[in-house]
Amino acid sequence: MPELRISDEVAAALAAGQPVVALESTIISHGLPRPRNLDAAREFEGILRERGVAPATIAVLDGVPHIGLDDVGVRRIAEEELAKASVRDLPILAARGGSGATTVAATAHLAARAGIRVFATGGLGGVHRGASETFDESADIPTLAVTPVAVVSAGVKSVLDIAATLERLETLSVPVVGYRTRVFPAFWLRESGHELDWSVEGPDEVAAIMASLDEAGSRTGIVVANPIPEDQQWDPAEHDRVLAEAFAAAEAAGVRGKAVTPFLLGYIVDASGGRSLEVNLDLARNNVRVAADIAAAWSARG
Ligand code: PSU
Ligand code: MN
Repeated sequence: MPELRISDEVAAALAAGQPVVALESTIISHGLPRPRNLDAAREFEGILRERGVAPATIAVLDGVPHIGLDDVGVRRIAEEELAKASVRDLPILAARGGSGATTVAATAHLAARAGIRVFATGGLGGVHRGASETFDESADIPTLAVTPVAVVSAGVKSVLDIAATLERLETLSVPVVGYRTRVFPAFWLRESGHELDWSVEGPDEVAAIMASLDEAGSRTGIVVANPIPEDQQWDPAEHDRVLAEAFAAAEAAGVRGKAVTPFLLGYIVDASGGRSLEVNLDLARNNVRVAADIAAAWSARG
């Protein structure tokens, strides 16, 4: 079995030094409801192609990591019940010919192996609330310390412990830059209240930081934190109310451990009357556009 299957479109772009952006499949399989997820997967790819950027949606299909999917592959990640695959699941899926939707960690890892340096997602995984007891921290965070990919996200969801997530990125020496902001975003909201040390004004600056990391022989990624525009964000008062309700409902239902996040997210989509989903789609589109610009700037450096 081939180690990686790179689509013709992505392989041609990589060979010619043309821009490529990686896209994850967990957001499609597990982060967005059907049937909107299929439209979203196609739309994200379309935003890239319109800008002359090759889309590399990444997933493991029948044991083979695919870098760039055809229409059948895109349908599979949207419609099949795929396992959520992080980096540690990749060898197991390969060995047994299984399929999985890749998380930020697994997508970044596979993108880097294929030579892709820019990746767009919605939100990163991070440190969960209560992690001092549970040790629940996404593999997204340590993976970015050893994976040379610039990841454009709208920060992390406010159901996580944002302060602790930023501390872990600091400990692991992963550069975090705000995209035209000095405040780390909170996914549905433009601002989390956490100040950042650095902001960048445009894609060329991100490409320059990527080049500096390479020159230094570093293998770390970069977190590019791209807040949703103010007029597209979820109303902060409504956000705070629904989140408080969601945490109370989880407590009342006795939900614990791994089940907490899916419970909260499901509750939030329902209790917001779909508003949180619209914001989720808007912020993801914004991230894809910014990633396209960064990939173009990176490819222009030759
Ligand atoms: N955050 C979101 N939507 C998502 C995810 C995170 O707002 O769909 C997904 C991403 O694929 C991320 C993963 O990499 O969840 C993190 O999961 P875990 O905490 O289990 O590592
Ligand atoms: Mn976890």
